[in-house]
Parts: sequence; C-alpha cells; structure tokens
Amino acid sequence: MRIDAITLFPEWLLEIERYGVVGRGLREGRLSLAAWNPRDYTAHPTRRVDDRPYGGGPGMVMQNRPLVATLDAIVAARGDSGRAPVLLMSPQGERFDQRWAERLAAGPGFVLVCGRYEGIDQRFIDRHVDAEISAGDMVLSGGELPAMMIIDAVARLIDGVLGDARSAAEDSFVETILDHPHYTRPPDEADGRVPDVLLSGDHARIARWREKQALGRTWLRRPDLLDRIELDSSQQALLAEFIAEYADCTPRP
Ligand code: 9WO
Repeated sequence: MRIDAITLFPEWLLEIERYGVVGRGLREGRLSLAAWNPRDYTAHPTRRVDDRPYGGGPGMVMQNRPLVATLDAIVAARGDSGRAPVLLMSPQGERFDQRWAERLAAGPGFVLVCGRYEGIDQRFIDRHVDAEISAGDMVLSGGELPAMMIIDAVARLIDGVLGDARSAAEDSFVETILDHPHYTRPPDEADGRVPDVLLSGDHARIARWREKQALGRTWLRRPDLLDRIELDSSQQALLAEFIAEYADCTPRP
C-alpha cells in the first residue's frame, strides 16, 4: 500500500515512520509513505503558498495552485491516477472510524491533504478532494495529527503488518463493542487484586467474564453502540447479569 500526504510539515509527518507498526510495515515493504510540501511546487520567489481571504477576515488561506501542482506530482509518482482517493483532513468532514480504516486498508492507498492557516481555497476541495474526513469535533492548528492517526489505523490492518494477526481482529470496535479490561502480573498490588476468574485457568469462564465486561462497559459508556447491534441470547444474559450486579453496588436514593 502506498500513502501520500500533502503537508507544510513533511518532516513531522514522516516521524511516524520510526515507530511501532507503521515503522515495521515500512521496513518490510508492505507500506510506503511519502510526504509532499506544497512549497516545493510553487512558482513564487519566496515559496509562499497562502494569501489573504477574499471577503476579509483574520488569517490566511492556502492557495489552490500549489496544492494542485503538488497533487499532479503525486499522481505522476503513483502512476495510478484516478484510483487513489484524495482525502482532506477537516473538522467539517465525515467522522473517521474503524469502518473507514477497513475501507481504506482494502484499497490501493490514498492521498491525505493536511490544511494549515484558516483553511484552504474551496476550489481545490471542489475539484480535487474525494472526501473530507474529521478526527472529531475539535479545531486543531492543522490536519497533520489526524493524518497520522489515519495512517496508523490503516497500517495495522494491512496483512502482515501486525505481528499477531489475531489481535487486530479481536480489538475493540472491530466487533462493534468495547474492549474488556486487561490485567498483568503481579496478581496482588497495593492498588488492587486481579479478578480471581482470570487466575482460574478456566478458559470458558474467562471468555464469558471478558464478554460480560465488554458488554457492560459498552452499556455504561457507549449505549449508542448497543443500539446498532443485535445481541444473541447468551450476550443478553451476560449483559443482564452485569446490569443486576451494577445495580446492587450502586446506591439508590
Ligand atoms: C476553524 C473554525 C473556527 C470556528 C468554527 C469552525 C472552524 N473550523 C475551523 C477550521 O476548520 N480550521 C482549520 C484548522 C483550517 C485548516 C487547518 N485546521 C485543521 C483542523 N485542519 N484539520 C483539522 C482537523 C480537525 C479534526 N479532524 C480533522 C482535521
């Protein structure tokens, strides 16, 4: 898979090549990442890529032309023009989630556009951007961190990038409910004990406990996720148990 990013801070974005699963994917050649600076694609003598907004107001707007020239260079380098979607990082966009990550991981790669200043010229968005993607309802100073987030989420789904293939499939959200709690040694700490069931060696009981915790947490923290899925009868029973125990230890007025 090939990922290209347009950014005024290419060195920063490429830092992710040095760490974790993205680093491994790159070293093993399953993934390639290139960062392109619009300043390298402007005819302006001082390499400027921004200008004042028409209609007035504070701040500056990224100009269309350097962005188009950068994108042209990317399309030429990729040699797959028209196939790789161009995605703009934007709080006005569609919320990024695991489904987006899976969709992107199944394709040939994509081009991420990171805005800076107050925004980018709408004509670039209208003519060259396939989708706007948001990392959540917040205003950042630029699209680089959301772009790195997307690269990370997609890279770990690429075949062979994650060491243990099983852990990707079992992760939180892939099965549309939250993850269960995790514990490791030692079993006894001043801060508490590991639940006995996890030390029991009874794998069926452990699996039931984990599923019950996962369902219970989802019920407590993300009830919206439960509305979207159909629980089977054993899951319904586990969740009912969790809710009953929760009611028992939550004082009522
Ligand atoms: C600023 C702003 C202020 C009030 C109301 C709405 C607003 N939206 C913005 C805005 O989009 N500013 C951008 C900040 C301009 C380009 C650089 N910035 C940015 C934020 N790029 N990408 C993000 C972002 C945030 C969350 N998810 C993806 C991208």
